Formats: sequence, structure tokens, C-alpha cells
Amino acid sequence: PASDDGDAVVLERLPQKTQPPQMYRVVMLNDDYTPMEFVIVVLQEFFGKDREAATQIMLKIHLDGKGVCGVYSRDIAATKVDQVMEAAHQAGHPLQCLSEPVE
Ligand code: TYC
Repeated sequence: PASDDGDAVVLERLPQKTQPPQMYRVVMLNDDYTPMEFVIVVLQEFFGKDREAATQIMLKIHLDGKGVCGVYSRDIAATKVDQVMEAAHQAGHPLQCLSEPVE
């Protein structure tokens, strides 16, 4: 009689090798010239904030010198920085934005 266990498959949990992607904070810097309203609109347009949250982040930046707009994977963070810098340049404002790795 044929034995049944000849093709038994053992599923073994291998050590997890892939790491979650490095995340990046998008940080906006305060300056003396960019209008508060412009910063609020940028935070709504490019970072998906409602007007309330955008206003709070803008005021935090205004008071502390800088603030976090959001945390994203590397490519998305770089795109956000480009979008903010382009919009600020187009509008003639000196607003600065950068991304930095989390941790
Ligand atoms: N400090 C600016 C003003 O008083 C407002 C401002 C806020 C500018 C945040 C830049 O990232 C910024 N008009």
C-alpha cells in the first residue's frame, strides 16, 4: 500500500529580511516674509490638512521656527518639498521646505 507522507511539505517561517521603508519628515521653516495665508493654503493643498490643522501647523512654525508638515516615504517626501518650493518661488515668497529621515 502506498504511503501518504512522501510528499509532505514543511512550511518554515524564515527570518524576515525586508525592512519597512525609511520614512522622511517634511519640515517647513519660518521666515519673516511669506504670508501666513500662503502657508495655510500650501498645507491644505499639498499636505491634505483642513484649514484648522493647517492654521495650527503654520502658527507652530511661526512661533518655533520650524514644523513638521507630514511624514512620507522618500519619493513622496521629495515630491512634497519640490511642490512647496515651486509654489513659493512662483508666488515670489522665500518659504523654505526640506525633508529629513525619521530617527
Ligand atoms: N512668519 C511669517 C509671517 O509672520 C509666517 C510664516 C509661517 C512664514 C510659517 C513661513 O513656514 C512659515 N508672515
